[in-house]
Amino acid sequence: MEIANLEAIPLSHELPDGRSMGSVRGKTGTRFAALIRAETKDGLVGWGEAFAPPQTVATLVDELLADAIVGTSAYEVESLAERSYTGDLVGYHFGGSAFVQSAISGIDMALWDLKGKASGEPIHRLLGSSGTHSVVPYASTGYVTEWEQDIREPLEQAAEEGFDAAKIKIGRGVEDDVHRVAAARDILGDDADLMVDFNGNLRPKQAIRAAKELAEFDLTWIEEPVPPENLSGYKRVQKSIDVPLAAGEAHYGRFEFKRLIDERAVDIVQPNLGRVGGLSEARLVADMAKAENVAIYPHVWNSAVGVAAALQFAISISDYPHAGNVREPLLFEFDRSENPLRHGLIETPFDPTGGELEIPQKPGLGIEIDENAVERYRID
Ligand code: SMN
Ligand code: MG
Repeated sequence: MEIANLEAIPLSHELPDGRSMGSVRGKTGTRFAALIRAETKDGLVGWGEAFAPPQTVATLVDELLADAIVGTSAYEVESLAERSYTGDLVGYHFGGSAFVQSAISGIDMALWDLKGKASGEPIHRLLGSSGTHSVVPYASTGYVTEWEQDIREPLEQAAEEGFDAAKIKIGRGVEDDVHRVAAARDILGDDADLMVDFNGNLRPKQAIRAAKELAEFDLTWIEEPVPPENLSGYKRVQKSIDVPLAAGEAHYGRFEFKRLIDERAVDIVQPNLGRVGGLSEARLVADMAKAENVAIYPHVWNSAVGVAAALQFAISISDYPHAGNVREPLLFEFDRSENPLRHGLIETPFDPTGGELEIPQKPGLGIEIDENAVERYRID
């Protein structure tokens, strides 16, 4: 399983009519993906995705990482994150940077895809899952939009598509927060799992006040109420509210997650597989989280490759500490905004409608990449 070639492939798709969408902390008119393609000497191909600007990832892979990876075995994947910290991959002073960790995440995914394909097993089985789990897809929707979309529109679509869980973006002031959450609860009904996402836009006391104003809506979790770097803020909010606190999409690697977990700053960690360090590091984070009885729900805002990796990871997470019929739904984020890189790159697109999401059981990531489609969106 010697790696003969390692390539980063930057993809991009411009939203039509100059539209842009996102969160209170920023909107984008471009959907992008930084794919990683690893090929062994025997011609086996593995795919991964880095959650970072695609041309930056391509530069890092082309100029720094490929030389260190080509010629090694795909079975040596699990040391990549450690090698980035020790300086063996990109130099001691740079290993911990977010873009390096994202590039390594994509490479890690591709090498796990190769391991799965070589063994004939889906990655979740290699990670040790019972394979009995299912996931409950939640509509990640209600984005902040440049065209000031009425919040009811995407939520009515999610309800029509059969989602019984959704996450919406808030954080533009308590009055607007309440308006958006009330609409979501009204449309989805009282039994739906409803989550809100501030994208780190508040101070601790603003977050505490907002949580109290939203208490009547029975939220499943509050996501990133304060900036990711504000650990003391997370601890402050955590002490003052009852709703579970979630964070992780803007964190990377074992050391940042260890601080969140050890300080009991959150109830839920949300590693993004394209940033945390890939499947190897996500598994380590999951083990740390379980040791402190913290839940793990991956953040998923990626192309089909990142979705596939997050799905394999999510399925590998046990029900601990729950047993018997006490089970939390394994809530799996499914972005509902327009993104052909999420459904146009693979032979069989994921279909999260109807409240179910089929788990790919083919070897590796379990997806078939349409390389012609990849070429269509390629920007290098
Ligand atoms: C999010 C991610 C990416 C863009 C906008 C909003 C949000 C999420 O933080 O969790 O999906
Ligand atoms: Mg979020």
